[in-house]
Amino acid sequence: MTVKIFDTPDVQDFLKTVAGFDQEGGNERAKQIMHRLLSDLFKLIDDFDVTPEEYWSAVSMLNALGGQTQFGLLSPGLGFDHYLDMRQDAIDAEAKRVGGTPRTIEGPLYVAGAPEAEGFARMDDGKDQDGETMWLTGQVRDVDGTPIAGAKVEIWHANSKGGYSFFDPTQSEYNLRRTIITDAEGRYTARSIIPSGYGVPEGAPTDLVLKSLGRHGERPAHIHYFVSAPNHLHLTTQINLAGDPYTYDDFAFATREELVVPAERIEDAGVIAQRELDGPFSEVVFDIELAKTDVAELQTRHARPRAKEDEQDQHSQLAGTAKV
Ligand code: MBD
Ligand code: FE
Repeated sequence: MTVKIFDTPDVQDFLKTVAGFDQEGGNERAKQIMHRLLSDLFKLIDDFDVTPEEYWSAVSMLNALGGQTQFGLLSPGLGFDHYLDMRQDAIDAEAKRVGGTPRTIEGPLYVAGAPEAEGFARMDDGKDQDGETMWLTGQVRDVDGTPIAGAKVEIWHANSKGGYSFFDPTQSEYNLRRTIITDAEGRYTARSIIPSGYGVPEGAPTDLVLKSLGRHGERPAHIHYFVSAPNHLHLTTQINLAGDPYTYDDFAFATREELVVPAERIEDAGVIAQRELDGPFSEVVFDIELAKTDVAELQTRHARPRAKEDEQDQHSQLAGTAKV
């Protein structure tokens, strides 16, 4: 087919009307962005000769994704989350905010309000029989190497089946989610269980989109962090455990070389006793460096609808309904 109508005055005028350019009300940025988005999509339809069948199956897929609150899951799969990180890295570099542990994506499974502890917390409820005991520890420092006491370290991760409490109703409230305040030496320590990797639910709309690209929806075993301290840049990051088949093949593109951490198996009876554990365990050490900033907005996590973040906010409530 050779029909190309995108560049005609009729279509160009139509796009301006659709985007509300001739209307007084509305939001100027919304109009500009919608105009560009629709223009790009209309052009795509022209260029690829998209058929009505293809168009309506795409609409149906969007309805299915939205109906199961899965855009927050597809988003990292299509690279948007990592792309935003790449942009933020470039913005930081331009502002000469350099150094520190690299950021990587938050993902859709954070839940606000986890229990807070000083220095040490046990994160698991002891009910996951398949979970290998994990001793997770590290020191928070500034870029000069000075330990930061009183830093806030929020940690969340999956259980031995790859499920996250709250989204997985079989787990207890805030299981595998804690906030730990670093001690006088800037250290945090958690007793937990080694997480398994996560897989996008089989047959879910996100899975269908990924399969249409010949891709899988697997993530390696990983542990999420928010780290913050006064006068330092808020850090959103994750560690990926070394040796997982998906460590370097993450569907969410979150892996960064500096964030791949080994889990060391410890069987020494003396160390087991000293940690008050009941058998061999795996130790994961992750030290964190925070860059400095005086800018208040950069010291806290950016706004985003998050489960339990704001009970008054409908978007936050919806974020908690994701079928993941
Ligand atoms: C996860 O656990 C996750 O971290 C991301 C980014 C997407 C899906 C599940
Ligand atoms: Fe995750």
